[in-house]
Amino acid sequence: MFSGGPAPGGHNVVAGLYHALKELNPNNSLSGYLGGPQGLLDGKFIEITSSLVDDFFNLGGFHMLGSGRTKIETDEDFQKAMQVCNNHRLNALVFVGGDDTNTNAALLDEYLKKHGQHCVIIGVPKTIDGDLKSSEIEISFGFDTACKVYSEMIGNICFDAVSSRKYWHFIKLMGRKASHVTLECALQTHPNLTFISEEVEEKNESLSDIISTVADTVMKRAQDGKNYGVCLIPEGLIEFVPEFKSLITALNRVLAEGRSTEHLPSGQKELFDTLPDAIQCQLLQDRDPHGNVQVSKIETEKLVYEMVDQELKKRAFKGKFNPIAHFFGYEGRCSHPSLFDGVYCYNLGYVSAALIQNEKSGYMAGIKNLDQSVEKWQPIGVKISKMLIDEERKGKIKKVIEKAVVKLKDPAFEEFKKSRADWQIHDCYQSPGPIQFEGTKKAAITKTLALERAGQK
Ligand code: FBP
Repeated sequence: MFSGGPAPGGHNVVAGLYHALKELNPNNSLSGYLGGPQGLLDGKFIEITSSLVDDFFNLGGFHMLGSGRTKIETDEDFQKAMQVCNNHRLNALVFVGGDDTNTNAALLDEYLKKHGQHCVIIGVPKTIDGDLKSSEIEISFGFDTACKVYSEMIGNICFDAVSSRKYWHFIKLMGRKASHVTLECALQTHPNLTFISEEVEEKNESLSDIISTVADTVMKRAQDGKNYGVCLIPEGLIEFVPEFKSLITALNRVLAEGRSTEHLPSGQKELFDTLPDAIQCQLLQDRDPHGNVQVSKIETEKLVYEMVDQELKKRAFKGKFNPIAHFFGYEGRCSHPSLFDGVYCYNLGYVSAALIQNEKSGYMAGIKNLDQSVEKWQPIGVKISKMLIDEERKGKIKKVIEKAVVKLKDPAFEEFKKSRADWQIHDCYQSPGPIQFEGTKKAAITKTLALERAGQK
């Protein structure tokens, strides 16, 4: 079962799992639940055949089965899931998903054990956001490809900026709460400005600090005759700006209680009222089934440039400021997998089969030594319940897998910090070009993973 947003390589997980199961026993059969966890609860599935696997091998997207964000949450959901496991006589169930999905996997495993039911539950780490990782899970699949797709487009924009010399580009990048995607794309393309949400939070920077940084940079570059630039914004930025963080927490509570924004605590109500109508509506949109604000729907890139424009007017800036907003999100999630993700995912399918064979219920499939050649990769299983922490969701404390956000001591952040002042003023743009899908050498990995692995040695 796929779950959550698509990520490049998902179909190869199915292929690896199918081939491994057939190698273990030709009588094994594999079914795919349709449309994510809802398909499981409704008992809707298809039989996965060798020709289906061939048709979808190395193909982006999750459309072999579809996906969804239904949460298996209530006692009734768990009961239904258990019934399906029994009725369909499942020996095992593999959840291909992110932190919330793998949390669901751990809870279902616990529920089945408590009710004396036997079905091996396995998780596979998926998300382009790169925030499902630990000391053992080096990276979730999809991050590599998505960063390469976005970096190709950002590189093109950087070269356009320096060629046409008249636009400031504000690019919001997917990644939800974590800024790994933005950080990796910055390392690959060297834009003039990059905000990292986790740093903003750590330094307690307000929205007006962010706006001042951009306005200062626009003015400094204008002095050198550069009325252009590129600024990367992680989609979760708004949630990390302290005043917005408290506003969103308060909004979540008020909405969960079915009350209007009139009931926001004072201070937060005033901040909410100062926001443009569009941003207010975006902040009020339905939370996803896991209680997260849908940050992909908040146009932070526009909010930032509109406020920068106002700030420049206040400062009586005489130069030109022509901003253009972009959002790179959905374009990166269904690309064909990079060589790295293609091979990684196929092997994750094999590791899942090995965990099933060894009855390792409640484990996540993983592979270590991903920076080395495939022969040196090491299959592992990680107990999911060990990754769970308490977190507030929809106003209640829940057990969830901790999101691995960017830490300011991370090697990738340290590397970025060394160069960013230079990138801000000088044009150091890099354009990595399109993804290479084939090669005789080891697949190129992201700079984030290479730096992290080098730091561990
Ligand atoms: P997953 O965590 O499910 O892999 O999804 C990642 C993501 O692409 C985020 O980067 C983004 O904020 C979100 O999905 C968008 O959600 P939706 O697909 O519901 O619009």
